[in-house]
This record gives sequence, C-alpha cells and structure tokens, in this order.
Amino acid sequence: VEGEALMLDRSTGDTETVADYLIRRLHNYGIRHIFGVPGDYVLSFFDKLVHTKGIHVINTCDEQGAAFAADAYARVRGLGAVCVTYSVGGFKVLNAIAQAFAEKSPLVLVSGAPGMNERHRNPLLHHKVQDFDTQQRIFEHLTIDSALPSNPDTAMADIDRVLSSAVYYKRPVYLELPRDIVSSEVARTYGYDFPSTPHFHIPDPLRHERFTETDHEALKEALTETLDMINSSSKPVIIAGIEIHRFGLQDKLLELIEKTKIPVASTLLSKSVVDELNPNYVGEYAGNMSRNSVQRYVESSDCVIMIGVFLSHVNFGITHTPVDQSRCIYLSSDEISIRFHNYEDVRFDDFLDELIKADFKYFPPLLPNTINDNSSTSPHKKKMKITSDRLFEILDVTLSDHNIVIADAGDSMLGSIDLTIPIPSRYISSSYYLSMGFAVPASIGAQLANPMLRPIVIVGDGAFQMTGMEVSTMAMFNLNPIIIVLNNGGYRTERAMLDGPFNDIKMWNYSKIPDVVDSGRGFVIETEEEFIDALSESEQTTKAFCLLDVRLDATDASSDLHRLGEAIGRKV
Ligand SMILES: Cc1ncc(C[n+]2csc(CCOP(=O)(O)OP(=O)(O)O)c2C)c(N)n1
Ligand SMILES: [Mg+2]
Repeated sequence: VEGEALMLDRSTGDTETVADYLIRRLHNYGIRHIFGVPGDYVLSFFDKLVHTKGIHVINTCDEQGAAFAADAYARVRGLGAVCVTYSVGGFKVLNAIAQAFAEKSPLVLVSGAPGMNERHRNPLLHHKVQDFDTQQRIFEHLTIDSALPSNPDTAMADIDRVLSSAVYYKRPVYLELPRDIVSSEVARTYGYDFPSTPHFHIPDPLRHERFTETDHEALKEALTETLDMINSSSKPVIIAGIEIHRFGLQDKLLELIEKTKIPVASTLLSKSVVDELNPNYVGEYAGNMSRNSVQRYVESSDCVIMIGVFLSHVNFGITHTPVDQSRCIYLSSDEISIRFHNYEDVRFDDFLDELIKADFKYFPPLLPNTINDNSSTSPHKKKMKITSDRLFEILDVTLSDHNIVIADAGDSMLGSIDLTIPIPSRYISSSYYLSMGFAVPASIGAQLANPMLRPIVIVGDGAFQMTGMEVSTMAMFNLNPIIIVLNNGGYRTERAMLDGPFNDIKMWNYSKIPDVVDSGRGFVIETEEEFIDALSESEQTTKAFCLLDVRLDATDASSDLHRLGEAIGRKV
C-alpha cells in the first residue's frame, strides 16, 4: 500500500474531475486509506475511490467509528480522511470531529451532499434538516476551514486551501461535495505533484503563502528574556505537550534536552511524546493526579518551560493549574508568553530553533530513578484475582517495541499513566476531550497508518459497548489488535464522582464476540496468571484480533483513579 502508485479511475474518460483532483491531493498528502460509510449523496465518490489504485476504502460499521479511525490515522501518519453521506452520516461524526478539533488532529471530513441543481429544483430532498447549508454551518464551528466546491472552476483552489489548512493548523476541515460536482471536469490540470512523505513531514505547498513571518526583533527579545529566566533558575523543568508531536518537533525537543539536561515531563494528552526511558524524563505531570514525586518535582520548580502544552484542566489534574505564571515560559503554536509578557509574530518552531542554539548554564543531570519511579515488578504467575493496578504492572513488562498502546477514557487512560512507553509516539488517547469509544476504532486507523504496529487497546466495558462492534471491521480487513476490556460492570470512573444505577451496564460475554463476527480469539480472565497467559497467547495469535475480557471487581480501581477521586475531593 505504502509504495503503491496512484492510478485514478479513467473509466469516465481522460479529463480530470473534481473527485479525481481531491483523491490525487489526498494521496499527495500521504493518505492511503479513507474511512467511511456510503450513502446515495456520496455513492459516486465512493465508486471513484474503489476504482482508484493507491487509496483504499475502509468501510466501518458506523460513521463515528470511521471518524475515530481516521483521527488515529492522522495522529500516526500526519493526516486522516473520513467520508460520509449528508446529514445522517455527517451528524454522526460531530463528536469525533469535535475531538479532533479539541486535540489538534488534522482530519479531513468529506461529506456527500445534494447537487447544486437539485437544491433549486427540489427543496424537500431527503436527509435535509433545516436548510441545505445546515450541516456546513454546524461544521464551521468544529473545523478550522471548510468549503463547498460548487463551481468546477474554483474547486481545485477550494480543495487546496482546505487541505493545507488541516496540515498547517493540525485541526479538522470540512469539505462538502455536491453530488453533481463530483464528475465535473476541473478547469485545468493544476496542483502540485510532490512525492508524499508521511509521518509529519508532509510538504505543504501553500505553507509559505499563509505563514506569519517571525519578527526577528521580537524573537531576540523573547529569547533574551527566556534565557535570563532559565539561567537564573536552579531547578528548571520542561513540560512537553502534544504540539511537539503534532508539529513534528520531537527531534528538536530531544536536542534541547540532550544539550541542557533540563528534566522533562509530559502531560496526559502528550504521553509518550518523549521516550519514557530517557534519563531526563520525570513522568507525566497531571496536577494533583500525578504521582507524588512528579507533582512535587514540577511544582517546586522555579522555572517551568511549557512547550506545546494545552493548558487544560484535565492535563493539570482537574483543578486549575497550580503552576503560577510568574515562573512560567509558555511556548505554543498559538502563543509565546514569558511570565506576563506575550510575544506576537514569533513562530513557535523558529523560537525553538534559536533556543536550541543558545548558551545555557550547567544543570546537573537527574540522578537515576530519583523521579521516574516507573520501576515495574516482574510478573509472577499467581492465582491472585486480577486488579487494575496489577493489570497495568503486568502489561508494562509485556509491551514490545512493535506495540502502540491505545487507551480509552476512564480507568484505561488513568491506569496507563503507569505504563512506560519505550518508543516515542506509541501511545494514543483522547486524554483531553475524553470521549468514550475512541480506542477500538482508533486501533484500526493506527494499524492501517503503520502496519508494522500491533495495537494494544485498553478499553472500559462501558466504552466497549459504544463502539466495540468495529471489531467486525478488524475482521473484514485482517487487522489484529489486542483488545483488553476492563470489565468492571459499568462506569467506574463515574462511580467515583456520584454513583447510582445509571452507572451500571448490562454484563456482556465479551469473549464470545469473536464467534459473532466469525474471527478473532476471546479470553476470559479472572486471575493474574490467566492474564499473563492470555497476553502471551495473543502475542502469538497474529492472524486476527484478540479480545481479553478481564473481570474486575466493580469496586476495583487503579491507584491513578483513586488519585482522581482525591483530586475532586470524593472518596473513591
Ligand atoms: C461518549 C461519552 N459519554 C459519556 C462520558 C462520561 N463518562 C466519563 S467516564 C465514564 C465511564 C466510563 O466507563 P467505562 O468505559 O466502563 O470505563 P471505567 O470508568 O469503568 O474504567 C463516563 C460515562 C464520556 N466521557 N464520553
Ligand atoms: Mg467500566
């Protein structure tokens, strides 16, 4: 798939159509799979897609699953695409598009729509809600750019602008394709044909047209202020945020850390942005949900350098940030501020480039194991009832270099704080937006984006019941994630806040699901020993997905979930 050349469908003639152009541009940007569910307003575009070599349609059970898969594809590869029909499909992906916006994932939503001509002739076409533009107007609020290419003469420019916006801003975009425009001939063959180089080094031909150029005077002043602050501090710490990953700045961050030996923490959302075995890595900082040692380290620092961090209350442990601004250097794509000063017209990456070159005073390296108490106990086979804490400990020593961990909201995400992810960017979670149901479909997108990866999905039983049917998509496309269902009889995380019968869910026999889709392997796990065995058997079962039904007590919770309970002042 990776090296497959693009061969457009030429059954309709040699001229380039709007659909051809869009497909060609998506391919240029590294897209090899488009996720979605067809409908009559988008059938002709799907038909084009399936007759094109070099781009594959992954039709999922449900549109939300498609959009979640495409979001994960974007997180692994640099851009993702989801294609749905008008309204009934479009409105199903609102939640996933909102997540991509909130967590800066560059995702292209292509929606079929009534043709421009039929809109005039027939005001009562099916799927219309209020007006024909209702869907587009709604998505304008959830995307960074949108277009309805209704005129073939300008369609190419619309498509170019919108795709470029997704790559530039790392946010979702919306493209509505009226069905009568799909086969219209484009004005002339125009556009950039560059070799696609995925994984965040996507060339963007429009980039220079839209960049704010850095004002070098402002950069110089910001740099002087930053260096004064860092060099007069005694215990600086870097908090590395998710933008480091989204903007492909990991090597630069590493260079800065290697050079200065300033310790670095990540956040819940940016977990694995730095190699967690790096001697300068202190752990995940999440306010009062952090491990005590990490919280103490960060909060006692006299100079906190936040790079690409979202200042969200989840990242900072539910309560608002305890890191006060007078000790803070904040660098992001939206804003550069040092203590109470804001610098405009200084680009984030330009600033990082200069910072790496600067002279720093000597900071002694961290003593080994003083902070990063991620020391896991090796698994002992025991007939002990499995608990959430032990599950994460065992998993921690089982992870291999080819795994990518994908955690859903709830104890799956919180318990994952304790996993040491040895290779950067091998962890995905919706840790800011926190939508349940992301992880199972996300593993489909992640594995297609990089087939060398074997996803380990950690998902609550509640979340699994929302999107778990996408295991059928895994079966259809021969994918093999290992899915660990934390079966604790309901919404454990919510029980920590306010319990009631609304947090109970129907008990399913999850290990029987492979029978339903006629593929995969199921395991029922009650003890530590069974978990260890199931993990190793799953590792050897490479032909299909594996589903591990881990039976936990309804009151069981990881220490991290207990800390969340303490953070919000409730007894868990
Ligand atoms: C789509 C969605 N609906 C509701 C919520 C609110 N919510 C947050 S955690 C949670 C419970 C999650 O249950 P489960 O997936 O079983 O994980 P557990 O908390 O038991 O580990 C709920 C309902 C949410 N985050 N996302
Ligand atoms: Mg649960």
